[in-house]
Amino acid sequence: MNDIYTFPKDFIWGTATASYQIEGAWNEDGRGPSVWDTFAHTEGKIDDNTTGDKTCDHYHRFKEDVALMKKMGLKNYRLSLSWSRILPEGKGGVNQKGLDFYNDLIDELLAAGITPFITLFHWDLPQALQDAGGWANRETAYLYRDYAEIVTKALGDRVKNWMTHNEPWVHTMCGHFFGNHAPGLTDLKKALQTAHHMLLAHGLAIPVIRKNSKGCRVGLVNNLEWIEPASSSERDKAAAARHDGAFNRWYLDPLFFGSYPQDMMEWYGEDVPQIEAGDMKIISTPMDFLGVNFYTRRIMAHDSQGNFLNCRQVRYPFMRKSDYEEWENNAEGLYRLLIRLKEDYNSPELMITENGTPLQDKIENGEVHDPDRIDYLYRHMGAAWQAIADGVDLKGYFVWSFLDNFEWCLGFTKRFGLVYTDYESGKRIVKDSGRWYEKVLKTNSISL
Ligand code: IFM
Repeated sequence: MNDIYTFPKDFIWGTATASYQIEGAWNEDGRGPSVWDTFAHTEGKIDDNTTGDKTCDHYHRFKEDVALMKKMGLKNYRLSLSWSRILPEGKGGVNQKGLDFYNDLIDELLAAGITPFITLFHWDLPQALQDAGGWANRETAYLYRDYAEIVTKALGDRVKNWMTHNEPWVHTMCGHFFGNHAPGLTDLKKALQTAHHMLLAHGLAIPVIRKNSKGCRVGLVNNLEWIEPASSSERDKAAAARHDGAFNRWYLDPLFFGSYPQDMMEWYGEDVPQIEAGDMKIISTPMDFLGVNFYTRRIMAHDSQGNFLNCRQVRYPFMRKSDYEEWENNAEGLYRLLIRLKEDYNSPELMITENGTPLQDKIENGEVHDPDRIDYLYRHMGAAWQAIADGVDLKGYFVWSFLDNFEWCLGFTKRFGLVYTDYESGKRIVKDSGRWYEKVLKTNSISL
């Protein structure tokens, strides 16, 4: 018989989504365009030539979606807000209809007994702000604080869990250096300045959120990886340390230590961001928790012909066929990462705010069988369980995602959901993994 692993009594189980990926209604009820509308509407930017114009149509189907969450026994839901739905120009006049959408959604969730966890920024910067220089413009950090003020004043009476940003690494590096995400820039200096202003915005918003949402808990969500050198050679070890510096530490050290990692400051040289006096103190304002989005481990080798870090990712031959491109199903990596956060960052309170895997799900006789997803989730939840047993202050776990949705530059080619979305009809079908998760929620434990 399989072992059963039971979680602490108050463990927070949930699922997550993001505004641009599920809402649709891109130009309805006064919503202004975001950088993602512009990017997705540009020929050749999205693998399958799709956009988030309609996607899951959650804007119109939110009641049905909340009812489904309730039926599945979900008690916590992480969502993000579209800044340009609330402030079409990113600043200035509020679009009341946009704010009302979120008011209604929050009320619907609460009535269903589901606690909302809100991310203020999940990459969809209002296009009007991008036109004024975007995050590379310091002013955007202060406009973000104003946006946080408006939102938390309106929703802070009912929402008590806030996340300032989702995955600043992705928005800064994919959006401003690799260019495969909106706004599609390829400038390292701008990317690092963007990261700095996003972190500054985070610090500026914390007191605002706390003022308007009494008794709330606020954190920032980073995508973090467990990183290993491809061999024990000094060169591979140094390559892995650089990748760790650029990917993990650049977004952790400022929050916890009030400084950027020195080795990376040296590596980036002239590209380091401009930092004004007092910035690092604001950025390191203590938060209540750190959100961890974990998908994979990464194995790095030295390669002077490789990327900007002189690194190359090594794909191990024993990775499974179903592993998503370079994303290996490696739950031990999650365990090690959680222990590392405890050891290196002074035991912060943690929440796994995303974890999941994309598969080529198919409907068979009205059902979706996704055993590989159940296997992935079981192993990663197991890693979370073990980390708690070993003293990590881990308070919750959110599956990415509640339902299949628009996967950014990959369009609709990847399905991550516990619930299958038929994009033509809008129909939702709970996958086997969704039913398995229902059991996890009911029993507060995992087993296969
Ligand atoms: O879909 C994304 C999400 O928006 C942010 N974290 C990773 C997910 C899967 O790629």
